[in-house]
Amino acid sequence: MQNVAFIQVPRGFHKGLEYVDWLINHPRATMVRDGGTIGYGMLHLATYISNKYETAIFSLTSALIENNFRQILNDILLNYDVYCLQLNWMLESKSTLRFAKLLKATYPDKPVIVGGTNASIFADQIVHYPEIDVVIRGEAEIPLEKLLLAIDNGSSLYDIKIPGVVTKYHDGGLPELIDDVNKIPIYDPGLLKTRMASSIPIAVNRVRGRCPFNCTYCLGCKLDRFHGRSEFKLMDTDWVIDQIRLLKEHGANHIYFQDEAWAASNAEEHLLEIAQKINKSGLGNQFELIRDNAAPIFSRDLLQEMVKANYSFVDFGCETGSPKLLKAHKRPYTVEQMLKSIRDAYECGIVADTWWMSGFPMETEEDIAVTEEVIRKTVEAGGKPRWVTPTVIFPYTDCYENQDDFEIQVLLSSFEDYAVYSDFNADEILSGNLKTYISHYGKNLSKDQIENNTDRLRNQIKELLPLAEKKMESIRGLITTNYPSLSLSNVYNFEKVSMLMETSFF
Ligand code: B12
Ligand code: SF4
Repeated sequence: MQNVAFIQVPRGFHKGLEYVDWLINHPRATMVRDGGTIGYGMLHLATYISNKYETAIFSLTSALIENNFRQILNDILLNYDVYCLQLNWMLESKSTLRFAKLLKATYPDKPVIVGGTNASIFADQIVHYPEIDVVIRGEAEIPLEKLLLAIDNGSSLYDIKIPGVVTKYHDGGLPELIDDVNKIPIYDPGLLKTRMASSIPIAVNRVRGRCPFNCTYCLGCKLDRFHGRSEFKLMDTDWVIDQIRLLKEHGANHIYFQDEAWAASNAEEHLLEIAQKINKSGLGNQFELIRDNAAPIFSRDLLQEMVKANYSFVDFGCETGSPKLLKAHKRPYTVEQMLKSIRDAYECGIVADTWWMSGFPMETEEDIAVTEEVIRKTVEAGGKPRWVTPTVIFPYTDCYENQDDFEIQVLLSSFEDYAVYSDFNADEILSGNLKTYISHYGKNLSKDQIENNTDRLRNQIKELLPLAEKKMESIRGLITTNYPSLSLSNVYNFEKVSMLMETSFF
């Protein structure tokens, strides 16, 4: 019977602890971008395993912030027999490998397992690093359970053949899945051995599987290929409420829904029911902030119900204002729907944060000009623009697999190529070292142009911030009445948005 440690390694760890410290404490840092985050995938996985094994979750980012990194490291090294490292985002690639090396150098015989989305995409490459013993591809509950049992029974890695488990000797392909998603346990923050107020998990996941839409640049609709689940399955609303309750018991003050539940065919009624249950149970008033996200297609009825339940923000992934690009990349809404949803949110008193992208395959100057105009219209409708992210094209996506059709050439292909994002930090933007992080170029879309397009949209947002602020001021009464506990800096964080427009790239 083994003790199992689940570990999140801070970005930049491969450059040394002092560097990580600098990264986290940098005035422009955000926990998510520059520190790292524990994915709720790993939180669910650890909880699933915890009924059979002594299990703990460690955020090494929290350990650094709390100044007890050495102590936590000793705890991990001395008290755990199996190390499960999160490699969910490509930003974690180099740091996770570096930490794996440290573990292997200390205890060569203890198994080092990695998993998560990025690990799943590149499982066959990652498994050949000497510091990694096993990669789990896709949803990991059943594969990990079977793997631990096999190790318990004395099987050698050479003999292990389990679906989803990739070793140096055998590729188990796609994982076996827990068919009924309601049997996946809600995650238990009590398993976290590193705690600080800001690290209390706040994200709630309501869905598993391949998104039913087909956006050409997205991995969410290709999950069946490298993750396992082709059917898109929502958890019951009671499951969601239980998760929220447990988070509250552990001191969470915010709730973020960060998934594609809105994309389900019955999303309207499901999300309405969640909001109603949050409202009825009185849970809504116990949180300072509840935030949901969607493509900009929420109905007014749903938004009204969300207000009653004390939701204060909706993140709208608008991405582009160009009807041509929306269509070419199969986004499931029109500019008119986008503007209507934002206006509805504003009138209901929910803050609509809008998120944008640049560098879409086939993007032209004209698309950027149209998008600038649409961003202005969203602000006039009451939206609050937040971010412009340059598109990164990943393997498995339509854009990647049909580069000629999309008139692009993708410059990255291997795990190592994408690991370049591990080195990225805010200061590189100021030094102008950005081109390394652009994943593709097109017939009429050079790397310079992608950079210019990003800057143009960001400048447009910066120019519009005073107007956005004014719009927010005019619903200040509505917002403070609806959300008495919400600190206004959460609503009017314009200074930070403005700074991010100058200094953030990815
Ligand atoms: C929710 C989400 C977020 C949330 C995460 C909140 C949280 N606390 O988890 C937020 C908004 C913070 C986020 C941020 C980012 N995200 Co994101 N995110 C997602 C999203 C939509 C869902 C992931 C999810 O939670 N699924 C449900 C859970 C239960 O499943 P899961 O995470 O896959 O976990 C299972 C397995 O992967 C595995 N597993 C997971 N962890 C581990 C660990 C071990 C040890 C093992 C063995 C197995 C294992 O087992 C889990 C249970 O079955 C995905 C798209 C998608 N549909 O997958 C993108 C996605 C993962 N994100 C992506 C990106 C690019 C980002 C950002 C870089 C965006 C940006 N420009 O800033 C940042 C990076 C954050 C960081 N810290 O580095 C990409 C990843 C691409 C890549 N190759 O790295 C994706 C695929 C979206 C896309 N572009 O197509 N994201
Ligand atoms: S709707 Fe979102 S998650 Fe679904 S395919 Fe499009 S970008 Fe991906």
